[in-house]
Formats: sequence, structure tokens, C-alpha cells
Amino acid sequence: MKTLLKGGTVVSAAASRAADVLIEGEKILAVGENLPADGAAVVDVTGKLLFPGFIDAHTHFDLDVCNTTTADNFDTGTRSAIHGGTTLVIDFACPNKGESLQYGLDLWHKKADGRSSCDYGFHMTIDDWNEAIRAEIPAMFAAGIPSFKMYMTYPAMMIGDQDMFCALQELKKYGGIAGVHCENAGVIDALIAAHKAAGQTAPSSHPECRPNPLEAEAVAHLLRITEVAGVPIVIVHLSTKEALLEVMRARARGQQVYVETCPHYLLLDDSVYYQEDYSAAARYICAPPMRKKEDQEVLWKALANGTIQTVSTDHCSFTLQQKDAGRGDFTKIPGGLPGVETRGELLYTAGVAAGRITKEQMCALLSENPARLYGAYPRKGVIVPGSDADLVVYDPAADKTITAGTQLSAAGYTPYEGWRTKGSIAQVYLRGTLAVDHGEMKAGPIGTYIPRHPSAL
Ligand code: DUC
Ligand code: ZN
Repeated sequence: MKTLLKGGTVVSAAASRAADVLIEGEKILAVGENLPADGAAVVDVTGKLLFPGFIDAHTHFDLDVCNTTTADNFDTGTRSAIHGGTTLVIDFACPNKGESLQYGLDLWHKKADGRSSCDYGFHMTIDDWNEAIRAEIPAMFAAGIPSFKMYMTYPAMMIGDQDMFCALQELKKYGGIAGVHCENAGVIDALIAAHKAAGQTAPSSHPECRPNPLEAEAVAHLLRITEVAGVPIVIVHLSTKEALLEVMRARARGQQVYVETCPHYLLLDDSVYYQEDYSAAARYICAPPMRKKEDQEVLWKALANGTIQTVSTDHCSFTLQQKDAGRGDFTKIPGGLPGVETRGELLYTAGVAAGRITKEQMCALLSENPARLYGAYPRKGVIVPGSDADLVVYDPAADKTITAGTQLSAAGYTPYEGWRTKGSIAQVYLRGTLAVDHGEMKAGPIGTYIPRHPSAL
């Protein structure tokens, strides 16, 4: 079975060109001008942009956290993902402290296998370090997991300097890479205690207890540890100009540092927490919190000049009923936002159409860079013969309004309700199968596990 997408513009990180794309089965067979139909079903994509399927390297589906479970599991989460043009998610397998990595991996396979509408891989969370866990590391690489996650905050998951250093040194032996959540936990706890003692329990206390310097301090701290360990590192969900400065300092010392930011840090600011209505404010609680407009501008510039390599979502959704748990105590509001469904159209609208980044940069940020960084390239992240036929057909002329009513996430709300997009996703192909057509789901849970190899960056 062959399909020929005819008349579109194929986007890659390096350049865009007018070209047809011939798909055979799950793979791209040819890319070129005026390809003959040769028995293929022809789809006219004149005027459309063809992006490699977007990769979201930061999702949390079916995660037990804050005494509850995320609203989106792999069923709704991956439907939401592919609806928004994401054909591969890399979710965080998260064993509890005391559990083995293999237990966590098996558990995440159970959550995802047979229920996913887009392809998926897993990063492995290291929240404990001992000889038994060290001995499991080779098996993780053999299982297609070359990327790991560590937390410098959250008591249930945080890991101290000594353990982090030892874990990083071990990963280095196999060419692995870790992404780290950087916030200074101790000072945040002190600020929370002070806010509570003063009776300041509303959502507006949340950003006040996690100010910019506490991200920058943790980033600087981590980057000195990785300097000594001699390892590359990923700073996940970087949100502040101060933290970015620390990254630039480390790079000037010769260190290999990769940076991810998220749409909400580019598009929303901390005024969202100061709305009087509890529910209006609580829905935006996440960590790190939204920052100031000047941080947003710095982040956008960093996307344009290559200082930041990826934009993933940290999709960690809760319903507004779940967010209600923190009435009277902002620390009980489950932290996280839905975002996997809106990332592509938002980045095109606020980035490409607004002239902040080019469509080639968008391709690098959403597809090619995460594929390279996390070892899925060239199977994913690029439209070339031999790659998986994961494609987003983007119609730059079909503006739309974002609204929860048409979304597939189980969150039941979107932080971007009523926002107008420039253009929208016309079709999404997953390994050659038409999965979404003008917002309508056309395929079932055909997503498969994608084993990955050590980073190609
Ligand atoms: N931040 C959140 O807000 N939720 C999930 C994990 C994270 O880092
Ligand atoms: Zn996260």
C-alpha cells in the first residue's frame, strides 16, 4: 500500500523545499519533486507544510502523584498527543524509592502497551542510588532506554548530590544522558513554611515560594556537578533568564548542556496566579511556576539563536476537581498542566507566524532535536527515505480557536481556552497510517514502543 502526498512543502531543520512524499507501508520511500504516482493513492497537500511528526520528550501519563493520579493515562494522553501532531511521546517511567528500575519499566509498559494512539518510549527515573540499581543500568540500555531523569526537588523523588554524581558517572559508561528537574528544594520549603505561617495559602503564594534564583541556583549547582563528572546533561523545563545564564556560563567552560523549555513558559506569565477566583488560578499550578514577561522574551530569543534545543510540554494533567484539593493550602494543589495537544499549533502561531522563529527552527525544536538528543534519529524526527512515515500536514491558512470542548485530553480544560491559532493541523500520519484528519481520529491505539539508542548529539 503506497500513498503519495503531492504538492506540499517538506520542512526540515536545515531547509524547506517543495517536494512530494511517497509512503510505502510504515516507511517513507521517497522524497522529491514530481514523484510519479505509480499506483499510489494520491493526497493533494498543495499549500501545506509537512513536518516530521512532533516528538514530546516530556510527558507524565498515568502517574500517581500528590495523592492522586494524573487525569490523562496512556489512552487519553496519547489520543490527545496525536490529535496535536505528536507521533512520539517519551514518558517518564517512575519506580518509587525502594522499587527496582525493572519493576518501574514493566509497570510503564503495562500502562502503555496496547492502549497508545501514538508511539512511545520511556525515560527511566532514578530516585534512589545503590548497588542493586547500578547493576540494572545495562539492562535499561538493552531495553532501549538511554535517557534518565533525576529530581533536585520533591521529597518522593529527589536524589542528593552524592547519588546524582555517582549515577551520572555510571550513565557515562554507556553513553547515556540524564534530564534534571532543577529547583532548590530546601529554600522552597522554608518559603512555604513562612507563607503558611503568615496565612498566605492562596495559589498566588506558589510562584512566590519558587522565585527565579532558586531555579538558577539549582542549575548552577547541577552544572558544577556535571563539570566534575564530565557528562553531558539536559536541563528540563527551564523557565528563567537567570537559569539560562548559568547554562551559557557552563557552555563557555566547554560543557555540553542541552535545554528544554515548555510552551507555558513561553506563553503564560505569573499573573495567572493572582486571579481572585481559586479555580481560575489553581489550574495553572505547576513547577517551576510561570514567570515574568521578560523571562518569556529571553526564552523566545534563546529558541531563535539555538541556546535552547527542545520544546516539550511536561504534560501532567489534572481536572479542575483534582485541582480543588488545594483550597486553603496551595501546596496541596496537584502540580502540572495539560499541553501535549496544543504545543504544535501554539508554537507555529506564537513562534513561526509571529516571526520569532522560522518553521525550520520549529522543526528542529519539536522533531529533529529531540529525536537526536534521545536516540530516535533518523527513524524519527526527519522526513527522508527509510524513516518512519510520521507526518504532520500543517495548513497555514486554516486558523482555529483552541477550546477544551474539541480536545481529547481528560483534563477537561486547556490553559489556552479561546486562543486563536494561525493555521492548524490538517492531517497526522503515524507510521504511514492516517491517524487524524481535520481533528477527527481515524485510527485506534496503534502506537508502539520505540526502543532508542544513546544520543546522537
Ligand atoms: N512539574 C509539574 O508541575 N508537574 C509534574 C512534574 C514537574 O516537574
Ligand atoms: Zn515533568
